[in-house]
Amino acid sequence: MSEYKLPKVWSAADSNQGKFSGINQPTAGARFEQKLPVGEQPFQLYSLGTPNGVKATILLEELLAAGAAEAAYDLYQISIMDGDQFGSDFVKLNPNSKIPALLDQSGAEPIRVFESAHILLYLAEKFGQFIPAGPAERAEVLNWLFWQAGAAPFLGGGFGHFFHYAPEKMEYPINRFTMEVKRQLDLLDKELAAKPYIAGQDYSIADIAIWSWYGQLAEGRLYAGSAEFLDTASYKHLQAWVDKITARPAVQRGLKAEYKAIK
Ligand SMILES: N[C@@H](CCC(=O)N[C@@H](CS)C(=O)NCC(=O)O)C(=O)O
Repeated sequence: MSEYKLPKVWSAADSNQGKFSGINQPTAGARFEQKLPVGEQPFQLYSLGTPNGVKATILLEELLAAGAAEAAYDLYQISIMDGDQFGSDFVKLNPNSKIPALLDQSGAEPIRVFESAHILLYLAEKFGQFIPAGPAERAEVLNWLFWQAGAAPFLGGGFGHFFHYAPEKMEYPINRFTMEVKRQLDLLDKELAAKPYIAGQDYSIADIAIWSWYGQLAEGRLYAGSAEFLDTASYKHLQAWVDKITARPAVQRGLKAEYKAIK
């Protein structure tokens, strides 16, 4: 590992951001003017096929498959490596400059929705599907939905970053985040030993959120070599749940959804 001497005050100009040098800056807000197209469908989704992005397309496809024709959507590609998330119209939709961002134009006033877990909750509540009505069952879905929002950054931003993206392989952060991700996989495996879906008897937005990260990881779709490195196949109950969700036609459609260009 190359030696790093901690400066008294950190400076962005002296920091190596590796693959993300072109987009990472220490400030928030729009960096340039960029109009986004707005289509005719009730929902406008500005996104990309990443684990956070596919949560929204999977749920919209599930809603359409369940007969909710009003869940129709236009899907636009925000190319994050080109910095589209810092364009002025996107920042109006999500000041945090991360995909996915949703615009609901089905009502009197357009409503913006950001954070992928919130998009799932917003749509599930709006259509009364994939979230149970009973308070105990609903609380359990929210427990796991919020668990995912807190846990996945350890998988993506921690493990995935140091295992796959960092310019050099560093033992300490890889050990640190592998330990945590293995603990998370064991937690999911133990939970799924006793029930068919993560929040109980029924498929819900909690399954969609968790499958998008941990399911795709177990399928070997995230970070080349990571499923073997983490020995995901040894988590048998998790693997059976992953296979069941992967087999859903709406999940497959959500993964293959076609993005329109924004420019
Ligand atoms: N907590 C957010 C995380 C979203 C997120 O990190 N999105 C990534 C792609 S998966 C992104 O837009 N990255 C662009 C950037 O960091 O500049 C959510 O769940 O929606």
